[in-house]
This record gives sequence, C-alpha cells and structure tokens, in this order.
Amino acid sequence: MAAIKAEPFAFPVKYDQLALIVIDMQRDFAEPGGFGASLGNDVSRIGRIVPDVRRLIQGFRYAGLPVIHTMECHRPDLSDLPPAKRNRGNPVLRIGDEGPMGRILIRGEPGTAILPELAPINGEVIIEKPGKGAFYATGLGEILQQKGIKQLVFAGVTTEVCVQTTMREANDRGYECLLAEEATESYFPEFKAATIAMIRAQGAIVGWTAHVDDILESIA
Ligand code: C5J
Repeated sequence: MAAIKAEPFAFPVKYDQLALIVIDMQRDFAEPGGFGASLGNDVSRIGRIVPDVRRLIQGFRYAGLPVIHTMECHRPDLSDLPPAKRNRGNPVLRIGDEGPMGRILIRGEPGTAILPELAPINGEVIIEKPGKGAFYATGLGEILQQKGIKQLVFAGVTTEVCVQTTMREANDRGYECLLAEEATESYFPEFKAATIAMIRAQGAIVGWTAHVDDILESIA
C-alpha cells in the first residue's frame, strides 16, 4: 500500500480518496489591520508559510486532486455571530467593525479575502464558515461525502485554533487527517509545536503530521 512518510508512523494514503483542505489563509489573519492584528498578534509569522502552502496547493492541482479552501467569516447582519464570539477578549476591533481592510471577518470585505497568492481557481470548493471548525454550520461534510473523500491533508492558520478544531471534527467523523507541518502556522510558536505533538500523540489519536516535501513527493 502507498504511504506518505509521516509521524507517528507512515500515512496509508489512498489517492482516490485524498483532498487538501486549506484553512483560513485570509488577509484578516495575515495582514496588519485585520482580525489577527486587532487581537495584538504579530501577523508576520503567517505570511512566512505562504510559499509552502502555495507549493502544496500547486502539487495537488498538478496531481488532479481536490483542493478545498475555507474562510472564517460572517453575514453582514451578524445573524450568524453569537454575542459570545463577538464579545470575547479586548480587541482593538471586533468582528463586524469597520477596519482599514473593510469590516472585520465579514463576507465579501477585502480583508476577509483569501491571500491573492493562494486564491482558489475555478472549480475549487470554498467553505464559508462562522465557527472555528469547518464542519460546523457548513455543507463540508456533504461535499466530502459526494466526492468520496475520506483522507484530508491540512494546511492553513492558525494551527491550534481553526486547523486543529477542524482536524478534530474530521477525525471524529471518520476522516484520516494529515497536517502539513511547514504549511501551518500560529501566532505563538509554542502553540504550533504543542498542537503537532498533541495530534500525533498516542498513536495518531487525532491524525498524522508530515513535511510538505514528503507529501509532494508522494502525490507527484
Ligand atoms: C482564529 C483561525 N484564530 N482561523 N481563527 O481566530 O484560526
């Protein structure tokens, strides 16, 4: 059986059931003036993974494998934004407030867009999600089922929030999940390291982790 070099052991890949899911590579998390920055984070860390995320996307496209993009965002009337989410913490700008890139994390605003280097192409699925996990209040589960996808390679941000939440949701739904280490990032390097360790602990209790080069070599 084909396998991708991974931790804690080789990932038993089935190419006809495999897709890449790129989580929330949006300007609001990666650029000054966006949601991430409004929470006091150093957003420059996010920009550094763009070349590796791009390589992964291109590898999947070249191999003819599905690429799915997610975006954390809300309706302009905020009807899908619970007060408990909007009121959390003490940010400079809250979700829905007008910022330098438009309203924070609102559908259709410039700051909510996926980074241009990683923009979806025609035919790729885009999941707009109001939660941290991509299965909550979206059609992702049905789409994966229709396409016969049972294995997901994960990239995107932030490792310990939307990436890990979605991996855990997927794992509980029976998907085999593989995190691409260089293609994910956190504002906190220690949280990224802890998430990688947690995911692959206890015999891949949530999933596997692998290097981008090893994933690309396998699907080439
Ligand atoms: C956060 C995300 N960190 N995409 N969202 O609020 O991880």
